[in-house]
Amino acid sequence: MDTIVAAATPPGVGGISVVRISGPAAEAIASAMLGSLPEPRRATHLAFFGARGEQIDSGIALYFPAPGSFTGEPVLELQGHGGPVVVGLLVDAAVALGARLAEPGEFTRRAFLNDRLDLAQAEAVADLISSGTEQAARAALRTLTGAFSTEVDALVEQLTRLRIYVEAAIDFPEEDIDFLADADLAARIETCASAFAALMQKTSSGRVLRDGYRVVIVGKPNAGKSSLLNYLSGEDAAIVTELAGTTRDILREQINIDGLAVELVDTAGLRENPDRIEEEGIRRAREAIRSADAVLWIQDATEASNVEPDEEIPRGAQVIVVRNKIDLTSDAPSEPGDNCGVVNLSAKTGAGVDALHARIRDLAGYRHFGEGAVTARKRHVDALRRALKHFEAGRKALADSRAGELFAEELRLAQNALGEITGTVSSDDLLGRIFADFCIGK
Ligand SMILES: Nc1nc2c(ncn2[C@@H]2O[C@H](COP(=O)(O)OP(=O)(O)OP(=O)(O)O)[C@@H](O)[C@H]2O)c(=O)[nH]1
Ligand SMILES: [Mg+2]
Repeated sequence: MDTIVAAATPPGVGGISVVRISGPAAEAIASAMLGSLPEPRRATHLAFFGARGEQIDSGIALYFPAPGSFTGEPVLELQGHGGPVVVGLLVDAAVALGARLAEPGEFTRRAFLNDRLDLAQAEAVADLISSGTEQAARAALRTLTGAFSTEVDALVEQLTRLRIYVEAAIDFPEEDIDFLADADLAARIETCASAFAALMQKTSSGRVLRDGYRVVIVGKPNAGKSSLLNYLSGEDAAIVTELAGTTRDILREQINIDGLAVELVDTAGLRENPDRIEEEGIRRAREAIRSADAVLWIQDATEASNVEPDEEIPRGAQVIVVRNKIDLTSDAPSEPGDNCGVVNLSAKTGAGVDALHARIRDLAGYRHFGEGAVTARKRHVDALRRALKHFEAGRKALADSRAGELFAEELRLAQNALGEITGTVSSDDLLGRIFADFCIGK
């Protein structure tokens, strides 16, 4: 392992800048740059020297011997005067003494590789830094301190116990009792299934808390999609006319529904035989649908027949059917808490919009955003889905054909998928992708 160096504070002028050095040469570099090795973990005021012995700055030096540092390696932190030239000279000195410039996220990557953090925690470091709301920051901190990983590990543990139980039943077929038809086994499977459901709920909400919730507005031309975007965002963002085919491009607006960050996406109306420009708009609309967390399927309540949401909407995306323009009909506006699949509203008067807000909040898992919320990433949701698929497949094999071996194997695959979340199972490729998004110096 080589030794890395980077400024830990942002570029520019400030009160203090921190330069961090991590790796086996940190001790030697500390001795060379400071004249002596400072007492471990004790802030010491010292002169900072360059590679040729010239003084560069003076400030606070902190030395952390391995393994009790952020990276798990020997780490030297130099807190000098906050100017880009000073920082540059300190970094150059460390490089001249054998360190190399760190890549983005490399300190955190080393912390992961040295078991100081698991992968979900390492990701939370970046999520905490980039969190856009107070709620997201609090949730990221919970993930960073292990609240999310603990739950993932608990599910892995349950699956392990279940698998051991099933394997024991397979290995001792001469026992009189048929373990695989046992009520105790059924209860254990049920417990795992509800643990899966709870974790899925938590992870999905955590993903929304981190990334926001993307709501794509779709429907036939003239149904009032752009009018609804304008009403919900409180701005005159989209052009609205009585002509069908007004919107041709994708339009995005960020709104906030009681602290839930929502990205609203307005699209071109879907119809047959559009002109060339509209055709491209419709292609973009379909693309937007594929990345939606929820699709608002807008219908015109004044029309006798309306198109139902079709198979273009991917499975997994939630659909809210909205009947718009009820100010022109005798329909009553929907109320929050109305328990039907369709929201009646008017993008003109705003009647029924509260009910739409409530539906969006529900679908986004808003009620899980409070105490105990954690942040999660799409990668985690995907891994959890795969794990659940294996669990369900195994469960089916057991129910359909008493295939205990198959069940055990699917449980093992489910555990592997869950292991990807915390990084017990990981590849260089995955780590490369995750840490590339970090800033340099973290
Ligand atoms: N009375 C009434 N008129 C509405 C309402 N919503 C939209 N309209 C009108 O319906 C027409 C079409 O509205 P748009 O918002 O442009 O519809 P759109 O779905 O974006 O249409 P395209 O962009 O062409 O696909 C405009 O004349 C709007 O003023 C509503 O709730 N009530
Ligand atoms: Mg429009």
